This record gives sequence, structure tokens and C-alpha cells, in this order.
Amino acid sequence: MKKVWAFDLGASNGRLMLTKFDGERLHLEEIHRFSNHPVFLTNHYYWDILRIFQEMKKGISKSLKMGHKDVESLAVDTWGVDFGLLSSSGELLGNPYSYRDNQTFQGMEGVLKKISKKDWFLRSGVEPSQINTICQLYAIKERQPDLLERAETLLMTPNLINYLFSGEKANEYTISTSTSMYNFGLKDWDKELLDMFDIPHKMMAPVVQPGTILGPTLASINKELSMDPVQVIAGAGHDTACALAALPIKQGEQAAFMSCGTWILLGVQVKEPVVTEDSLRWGFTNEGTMDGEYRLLKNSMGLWLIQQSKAIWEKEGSSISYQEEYELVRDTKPFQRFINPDTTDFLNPENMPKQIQQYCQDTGQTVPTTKGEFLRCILESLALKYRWVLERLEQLTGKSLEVIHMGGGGIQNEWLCQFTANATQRRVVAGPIEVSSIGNSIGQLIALGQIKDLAEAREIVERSFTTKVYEPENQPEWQTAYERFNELI
Ligand code: LRH
Repeated sequence: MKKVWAFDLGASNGRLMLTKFDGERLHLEEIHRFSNHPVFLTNHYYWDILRIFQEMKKGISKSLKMGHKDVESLAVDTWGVDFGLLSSSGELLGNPYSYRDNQTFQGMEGVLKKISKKDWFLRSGVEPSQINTICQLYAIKERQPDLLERAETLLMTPNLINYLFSGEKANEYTISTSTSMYNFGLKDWDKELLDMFDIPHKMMAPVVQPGTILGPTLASINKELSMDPVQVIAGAGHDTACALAALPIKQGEQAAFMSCGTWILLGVQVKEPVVTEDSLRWGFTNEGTMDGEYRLLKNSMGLWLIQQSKAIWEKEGSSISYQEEYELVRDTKPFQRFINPDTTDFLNPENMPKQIQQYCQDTGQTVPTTKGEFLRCILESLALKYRWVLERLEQLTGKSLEVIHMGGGGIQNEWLCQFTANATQRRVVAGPIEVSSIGNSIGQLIALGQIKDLAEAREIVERSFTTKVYEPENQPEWQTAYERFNELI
């Protein structure tokens, strides 16, 4: 029985899973879960990386106390685009910023003064968007040039944590492709682009392939946690790459994948990046997969809209449970109003429900007032947007996509799954929930020689976890709704 620790850090919580592989099946056990939200201070949003690391160590201690002493390795996957900077003595320079910080808007304006959206996309395959690493770096350079002058190494978030565990500085391929600074043609950091923005090449720690074994945990960590060293593996560092690796897509199946969390990423795996006028115009992105191919996908707003609405309701003293949320959606009249979930208005507003009301008012629709109306409006709009994305994915790849594999925490929202099936008129196969942790574990088990490749890994996932199928229903109503939604966006 092989055992590995998978740390999966999301933009609302982080967790440590112990994964056991008996040669046939994967067995996942949640060891530790902690909340993780950007912290607002001095007018900026930061990640509390020290607390995150502390919680990760707490997770290991818990696991050891539970008797898991023969764990082989650990790997970390996180959300994309963010990073930490290290000084020449290898110490962390400040708290990493969150991509939701406002500075990225100015950063994007600056970036676009130097490079056109088209050139940006042609080089990186990544949708020009203010959340990308390049915009953040630009903004930091403008606001506090001394920080970048002092920075000797830039490590993407999962790689920063790998470094804290192992002392090894390396950026992993899948997460590096989320930055806009990785050139998919060169298969390396884009030195010309870095020059354009005065970013020293040597600051960018080298890119290593998913599954690179970085080395054992540091002696100081082993001592602090009273543990035997384990191997630190740069599995797939990007949570979305992990999610795709762990969806039970069969070989030859005409399937789209959907990784459902704070963001929802809907896409297909392709052999080469799809970098065309259309993919640029429609806002698609090409990021790396665990097996060195590409994820052609759209970064869409996901459960963030609901999470942020619920946060406001909680502040107002009227929080709702998941069961109440389910009933409110069930009992609310459908198709009254829609939003385009992917406008920057919804990226980080102070008050999400108010922002939704504003949008409805500006677009001449009735304004939602009850919780049920907000929730229905969000969920229906998300599902309709996924149809929009799916149709364009079919056009871009020339393939008809017959089934959607959904995974991630978001699939616990049954309305999201059913509405997606209804809006797209495709069968939805939902599961597993913990796709990123499973993908993370698969990356480690491939690196350790326990699993041959992703095809074998997906068969193992299929044997190990249950899925739920949602068949499409109510076709005519969703068709009319889609026509209205299309006019709106
Ligand atoms: C989802 C995700 C997504 C984007 C965003 C910043 O967690 O990784 O793929 O990169 O975070």
C-alpha cells in the first residue's frame, strides 16, 4: 500500500488528504481542512502564506498522530497565477498578493501599452486578463520597484510551498503556463517578453516537468514535526491541471471537463494550443496538462458569486444552510433575469448582491430581492454561460462534445449540475468531488512509478470513486432562456 500526502489549496479553503493506493484503487482520507481567504490590509489583498504553511504543518502532525508514519511523498497544488518572491538569502519578501487585488487592473493597462492582446495571446496561449501574473508583476514594479529589485527568485504559490518544505527552487510546468510569461512555442519562460517588461530572467526559477522529485523534506521540518523525511514532488502544481487528470474521462470519449469551485473551468484536452482569432475573441486560454498537452478552457466565474453573496447575508445576520439554499432555488420562479457572470464587475465587488442588482437594473431587467431570486439568477446564468462556452469549444476543436465531466466541490450543488445538463442539453457525469487532491496524488504516484500514465490513472479513478449522472431536461424553456441570455451578453 503506497501512501502520499496531497495538499490542495483553494481560494476558499485548503486541505490535506492522505491517499492510499493498493494497486487497484485509490482511497482518500481527509486529514485537515482550513479556511483560506485573501486578507485585506494597507489597501491590498494578500494571501496569509505564513498561516497557510502553519496549517499545512498542523495537517502533517495530525496525520502522524493518526499513525501514518510510512508516507512516501507530498505534493502541493493551488489556484493559478499568484507567486511569492525570495531574497538572495532565500527568505520570503513580504506576503504574496492575491490576483483579486485591484492593482492588477492598473497592471493590465500598463501591460497593454507594451504588448497587444493578440501578441500576448500568440506567445503564451493565455487569455489576456488582469488576473495573470504579468499584470501583477507590472503593478508591483510600478508601485514598489524596490521589492522587485530585492527579489532574487520568483516561485509560483505551489512551488513556493515546495521550497519551504524542501529548500528546492523550481517552477512546475502546469502552474507556469498560467502566468502569460511561459512561451508554449519555446516551452520555456519567454525571455523576449520578460525583457519587454524589465523582468530579470534569472528571477524566474527554472520550469520543471510535472512529477519532478525535488528531494526530501528539510531536516529542520523533519525535526520540528518529528517525522522521517518524505520526498517533495512537484506534481502538477495547478489545481485545474490536477482536476482534469482525475476526471474519469474514457479514452476516445468526446468529453468536455469542468472543474467546479470558486472558479469554474470548462474545457477540453487538446494536443496543441488553439491560438486563433476566435479563441482570442472568445476569451479562451491554453494551459498545460499533467501529461504535457494543453487544456483549452474558459476561466469562468463559478461559485464565487454564491460564496460572496452568502458572505454578505451572513454579515447581515441571515446566513443560510446548503439545504435551505437548495430549497430556495427549488421554490423560486425560473428564468426571471440573467447576468453575464464573467464581467469584471463581479471579480471582487464590495457587496455581491448589490452588484447583481445593479447589473439587472443597468440591463433593464427586474431586480432580484429575495435570496432565492439571487441564487436562481446566479445558477441559471452560470449554466447558460457554460452552454455558450461549450458551443465555442465545439467550434474551436471541430468536435462534438457529447458529455461533460464535472468535478470539484461545486458538484455538491445539485442545481449547478442539473442546470448545466439542461442548458447544454448534454449528459453530465458529476464526480469525484475531491478531483484536485486526487489528481495531485496521481501525479505523485506516476512519479513514484506506481501508475503508468493518465489513461491508467483515469481507469483507477473510475474504479475507486462514485459518480452521479444528470440527464438533460426541460429543453424548450432552456432554449428560450438561452436566446434571451445571448442577447444580453
Ligand atoms: C482555479 C484557478 C483557475 C485560475 C484561478 C486563478 O482555482 O486555478 O484555473 O487560474 O484559479
